[in-house]
Amino acid sequence: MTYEYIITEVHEKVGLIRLNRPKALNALNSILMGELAIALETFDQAEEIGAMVITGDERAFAAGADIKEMSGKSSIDMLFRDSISSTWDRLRSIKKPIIAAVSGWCLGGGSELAMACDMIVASETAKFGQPEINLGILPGAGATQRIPRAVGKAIAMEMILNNRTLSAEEAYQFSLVNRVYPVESYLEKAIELAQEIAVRAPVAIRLAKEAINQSFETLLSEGVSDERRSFYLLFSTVDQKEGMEAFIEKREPQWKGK
Ligand code: DAK
Repeated sequence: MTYEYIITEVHEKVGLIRLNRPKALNALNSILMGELAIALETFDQAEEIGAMVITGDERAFAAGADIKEMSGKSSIDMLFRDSISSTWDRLRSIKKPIIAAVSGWCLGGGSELAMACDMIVASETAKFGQPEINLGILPGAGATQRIPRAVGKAIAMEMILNNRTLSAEEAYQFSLVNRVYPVESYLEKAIELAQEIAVRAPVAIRLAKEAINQSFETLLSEGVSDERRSFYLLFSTVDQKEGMEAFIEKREPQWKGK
């Protein structure tokens, strides 16, 4: 399939999606977001893909939702007619791991998109911020919830109320990102990390991602019970038998995804 504002590639079991609106610093308009959701869902369904990477370019991961597209909208437009909102909900239902490979500007909805991924690999030039307050709005795709959970209330308040931008190094210190690399290698490193994850036992990976994400949504006791159920469920898979037999026989496991 050909897209207008994204490019998709496959790198040995990893589906790579490049946001491709460079003149607008990859601002997330409704067409781009719709294409992103389709590409993620397609990779999520593809058996040969084990993980995904979303990236922008060196100058910008994404400078936020498209302000020009949003500026004239009413509350009712945003609530009932805004296709972007439903697209964001689709991103949350992707089962395979997604890594954001971030360089340059990562602002507003761009930062929210990166945080909605499962891990973030950043270049040394990455800049994370929530400048919505400058537009007379607040974040609309999860930053008020995800930033405090990731970096704590103090920094979250500064970022969201006073447009504090975090450098890549600060984002790493505050545990917002997993790894920081020079701009020349951050994408390659993100793909390598995704490839390491992509060859692991698929059913266990899927249930583990679900369990970790659930930890943000639920009581500890419920989360632990659900984790236990998923743990038991994995004992009905071919891969659990294979993984444990391979350990005992001192060989590499051959995963079947069953
Ligand atoms: N939207 C539209 N165009 C953008 C843009 C954006 N967010 N960011 C940059 N551009 C465009 C600029 O207008 C400019 O276009 P031309 O004038 O050349 O046509 C081009 O990209 C290059 O930008 P600059 O000339 O401004 O480049 P600079 O290097 O001088 O500045 C900058 C870079 C990143 C500091 C600056 O562009 C900037 O401040 N951009 C806006 C950042 C921002 O405010 N982002 C937050 C947007 S609000 C929701 C989901 C998500 C959201 C809301 C709801 N729901 C599910 C309900 C998200 C909201 C947001 O993200």
